[in-house]
Amino acid sequence: MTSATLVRIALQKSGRLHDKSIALLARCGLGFELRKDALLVPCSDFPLELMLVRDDDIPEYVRDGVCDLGIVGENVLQEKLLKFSGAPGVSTLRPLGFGGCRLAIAVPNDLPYAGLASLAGLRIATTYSGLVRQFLDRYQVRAEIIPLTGSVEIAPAIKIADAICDLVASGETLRSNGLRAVENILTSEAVLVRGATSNATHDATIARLLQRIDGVMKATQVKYIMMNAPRAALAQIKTILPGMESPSIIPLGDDGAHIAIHSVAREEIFWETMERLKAAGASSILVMPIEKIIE
Ligand code: PRT
Ligand code: ZN
Repeated sequence: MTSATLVRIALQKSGRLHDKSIALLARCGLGFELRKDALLVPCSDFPLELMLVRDDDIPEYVRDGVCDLGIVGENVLQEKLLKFSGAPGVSTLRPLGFGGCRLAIAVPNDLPYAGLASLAGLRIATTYSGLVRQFLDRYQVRAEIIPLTGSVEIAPAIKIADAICDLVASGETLRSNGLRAVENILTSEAVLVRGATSNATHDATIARLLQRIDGVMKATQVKYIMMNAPRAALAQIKTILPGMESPSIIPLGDDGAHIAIHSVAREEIFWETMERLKAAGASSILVMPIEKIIE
């Protein structure tokens, strides 16, 4: 069971999600020192401890109350949930915007593919037997699943399968193995999860952590924009930046004809947007990242 006072969060010890999980918590203002091979790492200034484990174990640890929270790929979570019996015991609190990938069925480039019926009778190698079985059943495709634990992409070349189902990010692994994705089973990213048995006395700490995570996530989606412009151009500038929130308008000089505009912008600001602002009369346009926000 988790400690009475500290909220425990399970993170991947090493691998694709590790660095970004750690960076997110650091941006939340948590102070901690990662030591090699340490399983539990306390935070110095927040009632939280990190537990560093293999990603595959995180859903169980969270379900069983070993940890209150966890950061894990949705792909791993969904596969494990299919294997848990009874109530899932794990709920998703937030998608975290990193670790993006998709779980896809891929076939050799020279295998003709004309839709799901083409999968019938094939041997499909995968680490995600549960999700693949669920997908095939949903579309009533009869195919054989070959469970593998690693290097799934080489299965067709060594003739132990006809197709694979694996995670795809850039697509490079598929390309270099002469495979092409034909069906998407799941779109995934890292998620923050909480266990149903997590101690209610931890609610306040978890709410504080969530507020900080939300602040960090919002800050990455918004920018602070400042520019100078003729007052007469303000209406047009607002149409160029519809995501600009009630801007602060600061008069420049005595005649009131020129203003400085400062605002949070909710949409991405492309070079093209900057060029349109300049064409509308704006100058000294600055776009800056925001580190954190509490609303
Ligand atoms: O040791 P541990 O068990 O903790 O780690 P692991 O080796 O099981 O997992 P790891 O670190 O490889 O991945 C952790 C999580 O990162 C996954 O569960 C996903 O949620 C997420 N993720 C995001 C990915 C990828 N992108 C990804 N591209 N996980 C794996 N891949 C692999 C994929 O399996 C394939 O081999 O990368 C290859 C494809 O990448 P591209 O870019 O060539 O398409
Ligand atoms: Zn793993």
